[in-house]
Amino acid sequence: MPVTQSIQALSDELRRDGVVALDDLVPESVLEVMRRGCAELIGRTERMRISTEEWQLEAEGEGGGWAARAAGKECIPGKVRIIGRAHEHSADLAAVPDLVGLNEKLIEPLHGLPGDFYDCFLWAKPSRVGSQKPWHQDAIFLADEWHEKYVDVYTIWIAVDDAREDNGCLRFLPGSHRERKLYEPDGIDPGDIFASPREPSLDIARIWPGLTPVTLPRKAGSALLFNGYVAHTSAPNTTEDDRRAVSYCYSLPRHPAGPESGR
Ligand SMILES: O=C(O)CCC(=O)C(=O)O
Repeated sequence: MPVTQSIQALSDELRRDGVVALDDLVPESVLEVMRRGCAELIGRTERMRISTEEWQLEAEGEGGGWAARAAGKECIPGKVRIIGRAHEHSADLAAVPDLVGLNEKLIEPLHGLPGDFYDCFLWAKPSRVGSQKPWHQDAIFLADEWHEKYVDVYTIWIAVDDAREDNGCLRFLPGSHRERKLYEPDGIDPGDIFASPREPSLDIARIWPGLTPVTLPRKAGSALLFNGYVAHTSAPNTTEDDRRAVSYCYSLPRHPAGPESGR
């Protein structure tokens, strides 16, 4: 795992911005495993028409896949928007954390304690119809009981294809995590990460005036690590190229000694 910055430098950056870029996190051999896992899962949706709780497809029309899922309407077979708990469906994707040492080499050194694996998502963002992911904070989706045991969540989002501005790479609002305050977009159902009838967006200019968004393109195999409080989004994919990515999320246990500052 050729992360060139020291853990101290990463930790400082994470504390300041809420997100850090990790170049070439995944070697070509592991990227191959990820490509195979993604292709296999996406291939399983070729005959699927209706999204389920964990397998969400894109759809034509207003609101795209989110609206179609909520209304039980037909989606576009093979055009996956997101698959939750992807590690339970793909041995290839499940193998990646150990192959790369995500917890031992990143989460634990950054947090000071090992993380508890939380979930793995395949964000497929398919060519032409891949929809946007509006501004949000991931921690909004965590249950109250979760907050009793954990202080934050770190997501390691790994690009499986080159993620560029035109095919919907991620965009962040550095610094939006600092007050550790969560904002619920109007109309969202925090209990259902996949089924909101329309997908609302945070009004970042109003909530965090003075902060400047940054766009973070990533080459395949490179990654972003971010906390659960930093606001982020991604644009639609209107190109002919798929933009697949897989994220691994870890819950960060509270330290036994004293209050947490969060990063
Ligand atoms: O990959 C995307 O387009 C969105 C990812 C995201 O919002 C997340 O990992 O929380």
